[in-house]
Amino acid sequence: MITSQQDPGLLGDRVARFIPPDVDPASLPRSFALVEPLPPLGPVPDSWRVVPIYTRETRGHLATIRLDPDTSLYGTGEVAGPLLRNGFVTEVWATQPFRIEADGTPVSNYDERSKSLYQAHPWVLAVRADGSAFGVLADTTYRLEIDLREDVRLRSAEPFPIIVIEGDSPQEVVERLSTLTGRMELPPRWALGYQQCRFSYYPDSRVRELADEFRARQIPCDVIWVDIHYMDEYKVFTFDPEGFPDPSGTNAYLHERGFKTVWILDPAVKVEDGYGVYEEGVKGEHFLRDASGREHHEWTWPGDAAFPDYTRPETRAWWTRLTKAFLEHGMDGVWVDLNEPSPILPHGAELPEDLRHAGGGEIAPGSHAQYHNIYGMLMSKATLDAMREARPSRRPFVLTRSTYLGGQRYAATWTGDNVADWNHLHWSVPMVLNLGLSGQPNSGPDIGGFAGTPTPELFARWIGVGALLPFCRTHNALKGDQEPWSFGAEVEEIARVAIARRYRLLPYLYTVFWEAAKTGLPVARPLFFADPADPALRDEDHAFMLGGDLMVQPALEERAEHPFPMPKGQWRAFTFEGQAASGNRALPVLRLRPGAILPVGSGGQTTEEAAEGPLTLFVSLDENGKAEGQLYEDDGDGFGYAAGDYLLTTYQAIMRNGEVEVRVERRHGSRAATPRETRIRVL
Ligand code: NBV
Repeated sequence: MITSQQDPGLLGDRVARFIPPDVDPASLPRSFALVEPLPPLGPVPDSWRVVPIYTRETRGHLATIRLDPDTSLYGTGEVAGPLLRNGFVTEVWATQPFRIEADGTPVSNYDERSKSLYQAHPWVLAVRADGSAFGVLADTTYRLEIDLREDVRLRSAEPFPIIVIEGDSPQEVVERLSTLTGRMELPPRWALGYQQCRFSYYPDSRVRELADEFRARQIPCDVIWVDIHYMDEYKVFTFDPEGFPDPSGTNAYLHERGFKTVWILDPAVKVEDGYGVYEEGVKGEHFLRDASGREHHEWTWPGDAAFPDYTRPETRAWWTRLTKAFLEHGMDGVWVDLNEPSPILPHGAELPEDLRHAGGGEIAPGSHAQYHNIYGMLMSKATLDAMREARPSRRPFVLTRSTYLGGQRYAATWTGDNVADWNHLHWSVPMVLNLGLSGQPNSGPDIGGFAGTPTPELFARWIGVGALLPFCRTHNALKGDQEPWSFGAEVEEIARVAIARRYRLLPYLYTVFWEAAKTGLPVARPLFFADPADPALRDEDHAFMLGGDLMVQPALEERAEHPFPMPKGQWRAFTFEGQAASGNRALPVLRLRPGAILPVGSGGQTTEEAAEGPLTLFVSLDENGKAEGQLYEDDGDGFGYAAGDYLLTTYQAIMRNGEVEVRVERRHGSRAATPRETRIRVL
């Protein structure tokens, strides 16, 4: 057995890198996870606890990280199944999962046996019995097996460095991970609102009707999404002349009613003479080629198609230019899909691993085996660049299906093609939590399930919890309606209240997003963050924390009552006044951390409205009769905040002679406080 050589070691405060002993560090490919290459600062101290053991196997390289008893494992990115990952074997390989239905129909969806999903995160977070933690980052883009059945075993055909991050708590490790792999940029405030999507609203008149219906029914909504049917025969960067003849007009109509719009783009470009995008792509040598130099084609939505080689700087610039022109129609955000990348036929197909990526600039030429896992991340980056260039004074918003560790630098994400069943409702929570523990704070499921049609009860529960997850979008596939009002009056009222809760919580939620952008901490956090040394919280994945102060206890089981474990102290439950539906099982129980002050707004039909109006501070005193909370406010868009145009208010409450006194303890930032009524509610 050989222990690892240090390369030559320490990369920063409690961060060390190891490489296999027989490998020349200079021969290793550059990192795509790290924001920038990290020069080693010195040798790893002798006291360093976690040292990977590298061995050679016939299949390649194995690294073993021994675990102390009672170590809990998390992370591994986008995985279905429980939050706690001990015992699982997964594969870091961006995959569009398929399943064959009983009648032989292949459908794109997944379950807990799926070894890999759309995203690639070579990252494991380990929490020791005492609540201290460490993280293991396998710094490779090649296919990697993560075997958590006994210890942590990582296998890959190619040699890979390992970065180990130590911390006194899991929070510290996740924060440190974000200093290495980057943080989400603060999204525009509208991206925190409720979003409605379907594959697809068609034609454009249907999109306008949908927007009107939200306003008529007084269901808060910020964003309407436009899926692939707007394209002319699914050709990217085109518009269907019959269904979507006037995309600028459609966007303008929605904007006038207070909505933002996000439109989809796919990477595959249809092979067709006379189709400008394809012809330009051929001329610019933008498409992937096989080993013999021939342009490679696969069957996708528009038919036979070629795939942009985003490792080429010229190709990224070309994609950015096309996307910029597309944005001239007034879209507020871009959704990039199928970028694992996924051909459609035969089902489950992938691009051959021996395709050649040309690279350029900082990216060396290489095979698809090397670059498959970062295809979606490079596409997200090129798309984000377009948004930045098109409107430099507005915050960009990109949603991607595939990405890689560090992908939060470029895009938010969702959990792909889930299914309208009870298991997927449950997995919505641990999937978002493990993504958060893997560096991505902004994710969410397709509320109600993408495939299949939920029962009214299932939809109600899903929107109840989905309204409290970071990215909040209902989406469904071709069949069945899935609007908040599609399941009858009773469910419509639950959906209205669930979404209204999110809009009332907006001042807090926006503060949590700001904190996530600044520190790398997740928006939705596992309950064990409340007390990492408490073994009873380690596998809880029904209840979770929104930020550091709010506990969410959703009812995710169809019938059974879930026994919720509770962290120490008195976590007081509360409801919002005037909400008749409170107490319904579909609306998660909300509890405030003892010692917290929660800023709650007055709600509204849009996030812009919800950021104004009277503020209520919900106060939950701790055992010493004290509480503290923060509120972050800014323009909601643009970058003024970076130059000081924001206001961060810290509130403190103290119990004195039987009375609770609440005051502004300090303020930061140059923005003037919004003149508005502030009420206090002591729980
Ligand atoms: O663009 C259509 C769909 C989209 O609605 C879904 O969210 C993606 O995950 N897309 C996949 C392409 C094919 C779906 C069967």
